[in-house]
Amino acid sequence: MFRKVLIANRGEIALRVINACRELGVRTVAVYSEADRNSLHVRFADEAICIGPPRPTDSYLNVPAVISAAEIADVDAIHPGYGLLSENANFAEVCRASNIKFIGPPPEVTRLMGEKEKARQAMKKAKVPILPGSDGVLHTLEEALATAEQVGYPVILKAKAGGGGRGMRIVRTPEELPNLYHAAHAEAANAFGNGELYMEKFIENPRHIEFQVLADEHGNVVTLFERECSIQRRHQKLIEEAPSLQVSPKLREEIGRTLSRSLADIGYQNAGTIEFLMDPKGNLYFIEMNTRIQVEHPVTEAITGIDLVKAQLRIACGEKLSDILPPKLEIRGHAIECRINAEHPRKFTPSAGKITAFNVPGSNGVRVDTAQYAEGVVPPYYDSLIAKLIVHGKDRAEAMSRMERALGQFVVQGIDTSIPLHQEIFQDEEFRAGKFDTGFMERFLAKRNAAAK
Ligand code: MV4
Repeated sequence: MFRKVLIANRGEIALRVINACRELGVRTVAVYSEADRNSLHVRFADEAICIGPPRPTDSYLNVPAVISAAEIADVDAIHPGYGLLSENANFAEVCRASNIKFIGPPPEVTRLMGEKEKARQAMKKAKVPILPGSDGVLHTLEEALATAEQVGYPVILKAKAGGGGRGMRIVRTPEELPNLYHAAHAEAANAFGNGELYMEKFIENPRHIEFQVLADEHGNVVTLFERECSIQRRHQKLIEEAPSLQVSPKLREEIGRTLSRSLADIGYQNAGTIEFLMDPKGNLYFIEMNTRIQVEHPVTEAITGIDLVKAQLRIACGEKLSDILPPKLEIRGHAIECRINAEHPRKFTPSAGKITAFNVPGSNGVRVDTAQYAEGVVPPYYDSLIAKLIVHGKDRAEAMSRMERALGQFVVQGIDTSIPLHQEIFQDEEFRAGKFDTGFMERFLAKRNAAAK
């Protein structure tokens, strides 16, 4: 096992990685910005190094600053967490050149998956189902028009360098394609420094379902089932659960088998997530791959009993999956996660400031991942996620009941949080029935606004 690991992140995920390291007897090095001096990841790591001013580009995203800290502390490896540098292939390359193990896939694979159209073609080649669309990027408006004609409207334009919903345009008729094509191209060029677009058949209000995988460095891949992530607003997930009520054992097994084979072909390593859209008929289509540990990984941990972060560390040390995982993988019960954000529950405006009271729920089937505490401060510079509330029960009904109880006992004073929003969602009939798609939040908020008037 590694002797010492640097955690290139902050907040709850930095603490989560520190905890996994501690269980494996690995020394930890935190890095922090000037705004995070009093953060728990700094307090609970064995060592901590300040890497710059509050703005992420001046600290957590500053590659020379992070690498310098790693060299000064003399670490064997860096865990990037999620966001920040986690899917930056250049950073992984600098780690490699500095003889520091990057805990994640090789930079070549990260780069492939970051180019969304290349990822799509790689998955197609490996027999993972994809949506009808362009073969590679579109070169001209004429090519876009011809492809749309062939695929059938509506279609969606996506940026090759995009992902996560940025720079997309839904096109419903040939008349509106020229304007939307040029707008999407300009927006992508501006946002990502690359204006290249590709096209897919547009699925109206799809479900968003993703599969967790683990791959070792010896060519072995396992799929740890799926997560249902359709409860999102403006591409920010709010609630995730596992398993998905919409995925039958047969479909789960089929996709799992296909993914294991295709990711082995691609040379994938470490933890990863494959995002799918589900159409109203229940078919799954690959859209993107995330080459990092994800925010919502605890719901998979709950239903499988596997510590995914410890698995990441052991894989990065060269251990085999057969030595890390139990011989048989099974789904145990049902898990749900609520993302508790520091934001106004109706206006969704960010809420920074000092937390004056903080009570974390616990007891049967409840897990809270947070780096916040009473008297702690939520700085205005970063992501608004301040806690993840995860519940596990024998079935979805038990998980829901535990979530309602835990939300009621989660007290945060001094700042606004999304806790009241979650409590309302858990009262919603459509949510409770489990019959929702990515249009859920829009419908829910419209209903709520109508009721308030
Ligand atoms: C789609 C789609 C429908 N059809 N792709 C959103 C996040 C990003 N990872 C991909 N996303 C979508 N891709 C096809 N072919 C619907 C979404 C989508 C969405 C798109 C536009 C506006 C809001 C959305 C909300 C959820 C999902």
